[in-house]
Amino acid sequence: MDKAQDSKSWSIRDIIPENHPRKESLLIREKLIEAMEKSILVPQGLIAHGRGECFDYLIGEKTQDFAEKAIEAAAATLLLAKTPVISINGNMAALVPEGLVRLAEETNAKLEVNLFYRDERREKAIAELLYKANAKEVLGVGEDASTVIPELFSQRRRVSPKGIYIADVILLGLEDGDRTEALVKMGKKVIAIDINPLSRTSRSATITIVDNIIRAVPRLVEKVKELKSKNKEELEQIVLNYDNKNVLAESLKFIANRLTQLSLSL
Ligand code: PTJ
Repeated sequence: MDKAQDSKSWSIRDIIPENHPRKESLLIREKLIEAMEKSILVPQGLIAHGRGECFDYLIGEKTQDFAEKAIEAAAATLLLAKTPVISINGNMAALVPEGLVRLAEETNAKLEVNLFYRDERREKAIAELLYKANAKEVLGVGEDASTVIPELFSQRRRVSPKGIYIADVILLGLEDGDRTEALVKMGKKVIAIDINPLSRTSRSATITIVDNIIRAVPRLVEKVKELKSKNKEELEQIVLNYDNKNVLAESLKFIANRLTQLSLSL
């Protein structure tokens, strides 16, 4: 049998050389494939990731200033929130489970599974992964997702009455825009991590972190720890000074300038 066809006869370490220039990125792909084999990720999540990789090239594979501004506003918003919730889908769980659990601990946020391609096996697999990463409680699994977000027709409408339904601030990532729009209509503040500044999620969120979730989540945890020493008024001032439209515009200008510079360097 061809080596590449027999997944048991070779290890990925033999395929990806230590000094491969894109080693980290290739290993992340392997992590996603493993997550798919464990029912955490759907195959469609691999396509979504590929789109994200492309945008990461465009922003230079670094957390840029526009993302730092959004991360600061997101950290302040989470610290000011009364009932914050971190909404988790397959891609988020596959890429940053420990970081999300740590963020929930630091901000007293609840963790809730919310899937576009919802099925109970996936809900349970994601919850199990989060419990392994030390989560105390995971909402949105099975019967717990018993409340409905109005005007939303995908499976994402099913939420926990103890979580997203009553949340004042929701952090989410890597998703299509329907739910973000519906949550904002319900009067909730939505913090979205989406590397594509043109997506509907990015454009309708209250705060959009245009960055790779792999970098954004640990940076957000650091920022929350740093801002904990600030008082309520100081945190409110950070939120007041933040302008999401400006930040999205900055990210697009950054991409345009970078492409111009790259075209001149050929
Ligand atoms: O787990 P489920 O069932 O909820 O399904 C999850 C997917 C991702 C399949 C579903 O939400 C989906 O189809 O999402 P979209 O519409 O492809 O949107 C994903 C968004 O995330 C796109 O704007 C991508 O550019 C962006 N994205 C992809 N990878 C990353 C990312 N943003 C931040 N970090 C990434 N690593």
